[in-house]
Parts: sequence; C-alpha cells; structure tokens
Amino acid sequence: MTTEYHDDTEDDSSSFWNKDGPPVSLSGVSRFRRWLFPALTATVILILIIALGASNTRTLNQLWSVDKSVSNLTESLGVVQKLSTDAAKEVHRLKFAVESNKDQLTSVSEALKQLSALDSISRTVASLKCSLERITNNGSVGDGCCPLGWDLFGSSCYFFSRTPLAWDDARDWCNGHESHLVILNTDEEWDFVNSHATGAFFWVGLTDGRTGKWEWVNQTPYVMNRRRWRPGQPDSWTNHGLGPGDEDCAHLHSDGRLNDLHCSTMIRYICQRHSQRS
Ligand code: MBG
Ligand code: CA
Repeated sequence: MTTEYHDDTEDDSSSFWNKDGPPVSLSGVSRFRRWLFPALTATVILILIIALGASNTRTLNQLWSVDKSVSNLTESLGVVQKLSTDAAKEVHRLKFAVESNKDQLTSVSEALKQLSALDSISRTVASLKCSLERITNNGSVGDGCCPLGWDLFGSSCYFFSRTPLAWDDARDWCNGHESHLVILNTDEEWDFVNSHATGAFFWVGLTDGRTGKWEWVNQTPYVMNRRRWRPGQPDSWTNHGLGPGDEDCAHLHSDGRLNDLHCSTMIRYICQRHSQRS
C-alpha cells in the first residue's frame, strides 16, 4: 500500500495564510486608510489657508481703500477748514465794512438833518425878510416873496384854504387872488403840496368837465399817471346823489392821491401864483 505523501507542513502553512485573506491587499487598504485622514486634513488646512489668504487679501484691499478714503476725507476736511477760516475772515471784514458804513451813514444823516434844519432856517429868514419888506415898503414885497398866508416853493406861492368851496367857486376865488387852482407838474411839486395838504380833501386844477378829457385849468392836457390816482379812480361815478352829471373834478385825497368827485362837493382847495417880482 502506497501512502501518498502529503506535506502537512505546506498545507498547514497555506491554510495559515488563507485565514485573513491575502496579506498584500490587507496592507494596501490600511496604508490608504492611514494616509486618507492626514491627506484630507492637509487638504482642508490648505483650502482654509487659501481661503484665509484670499479673505485676507480682500480685507487688506478694503482696508487700503478705507485708508485712502480717510486720507481723502482728511484732505477735504483741510480744504473745508481753510474755506471756513477764509469765510470767517471775510465775514469779519464785511462786518467791519458795515460798521464803518453805518458810521458814515450816521454822519451823512446828521449832515442831512443839519441841512434840513438849515433849509428851514433859511425859509424862515426869507419869510422874515419878506415881512420886513412888507412893513417898510407899505405892503409891497420884493423878489421871492409871497403874500401873507401863502407858502413859497420854487418860484411859486401856494395857498392852502381852511374853508371849503365847490370846485367852480374855488377856481373863481383863486382867479380873484392873482392865482389859479394848483397845477402839478414835477415830482417835487407833488411832494411839496402833499406835505402841506394833509388829513383833508383839497381841490386841484384838474377837470374833464369842459371837453370830457382830463386837462389842467390852463387847458394843458393831463398825461394820465395811474400812480397818482387812488385805485379804481377816476371812475366818473354817477351814484353820488348830488344832482345831474358824473364826477368831473379832481381832488387830493387825504392819502395824497387823486380822486374824481362831483364838482359841487364843498372841500378845501389849493391856489398857486407866481412869487412876487420887484
Ligand atoms: C369813493 C370816491 C367817489 C367814487 C366812489 C365809488 C370810496 O371812494 O370818493 O368819488 O369814486 O368811491 O364807489
Ligand atoms: Ca371818483
């Protein structure tokens, strides 16, 4: 009987290696597993480093632009500060100029006051001179004099009545005293007359009763100037209840402007005549 030789040792050995699979693949997996975690960690760290670097660069860029803006702002602030300093200096200079102008204006106003006082004194002196002439020359007066109760302005004398009359009677009264109802040509005349005719109505030498057009009593046409009339006047009003006709005669209202009234109305009046000549 042949006994087949069997090498138990070899079999044993092969069964021994076969227990947990081939040793080569075992060591590959573990090596892979051993490197996987550090590799992943390294990758994550690398990504983190890159991300941090990128964010750092962005932050640095932002910081740089903020720094630039701050330096720009500082520069602008400097300019603004300089401008406001200049403006303050200018205001100071202007204040000084205004103060000095104020002083000058005060002096001018003082001078004007003195002039007007002087003017009033010179009028009084002229009027005294006329009165003296009237006494010494038995009632007759010289150049630039007005009759008693009349006021001199320019080369004319003006009479501001105290009693009222209808326009026709006022015209006749003036004519009977070598004068006529006042004719107002210049702004200076308007100012003079208005400074005397205050607080009442006064007839002036202006009518549209003769031709239907406004004219002065010397028949020179009147050039319409609305500024001289009260608002809405002249209106040729017919509801006056003073008989036939509308309002044909002009008067100075208490505010110094004109209005047309029915000529029969009794109000004060202003006459004008040449100052006397020697
Ligand atoms: C009056 C005038 C008069 C007439 C009237 C018309 C309130 O003023 O004196 O003349 O114009 O107004 O309503
Ligand atoms: Ca009127």
